[in-house]
Amino acid sequence: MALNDVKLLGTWVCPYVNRAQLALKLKSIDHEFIDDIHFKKNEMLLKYNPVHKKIPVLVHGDKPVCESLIIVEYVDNAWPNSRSILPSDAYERALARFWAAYIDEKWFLLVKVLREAEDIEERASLAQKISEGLVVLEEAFVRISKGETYFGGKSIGYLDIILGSCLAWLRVTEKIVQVNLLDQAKTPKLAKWADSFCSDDDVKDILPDTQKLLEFYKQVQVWMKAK
Ligand code: GTX
Repeated sequence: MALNDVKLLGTWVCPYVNRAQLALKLKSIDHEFIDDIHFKKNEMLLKYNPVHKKIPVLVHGDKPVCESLIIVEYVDNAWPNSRSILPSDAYERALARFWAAYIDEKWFLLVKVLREAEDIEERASLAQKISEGLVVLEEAFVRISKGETYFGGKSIGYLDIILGSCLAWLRVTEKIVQVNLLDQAKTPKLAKWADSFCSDDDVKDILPDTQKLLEFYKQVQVWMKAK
């Protein structure tokens, strides 16, 4: 196996996989995308990510890299000669990592819980917390972007990938629960950022279409009920 042989195991519906896809695409790294919707049974997953058994898994040569945040950083570091994803300044890098942890550990988890909640009051309370989180993220965006289009400045960077990859599922959740989460009136700058991110050509190739993802989600619900 060649050392520069790059494989990504994942599936198109997974936002964490989309992060790895985006990092590889932005850095123009040739790779094989192994898009397996039945990834839990994939031998590569069991071999290369025996600890968590989760996608994405990037395999570089014969070395596996797991966890989306780590994969994005690894891709940026392993191919230093193409454009940078993380900020070059140490403090800005620390800030980017701080907000990435906030997105994954505090905010995005709520979106999944909301999608699956059935109780009306629980839904309202979750939607409120998600909206409040978006206000916090808008404030972070204003500080970090310094008036530019992206968290990364003039071009897509680390936090754009991390938060942007959540947008397709955020929109699907808005449709399922029939609530406006990323609200133009409450968070105008973040709403504008989301529009810019989603209309970028590289992103358009990777971020799932909301309607297609919604159909997928509904199909999964039908399978689960039939089990
Ligand atoms: N922290 C990890 C990362 O950042 O890489 C999280 C990765 C993760 O949760 N991956 C999910 C997984 O492998 C797949 S993404 C889920 C999208 C499917 C939506 C279906 C409605 N999960 C396997 C598991 O939890 O066992």
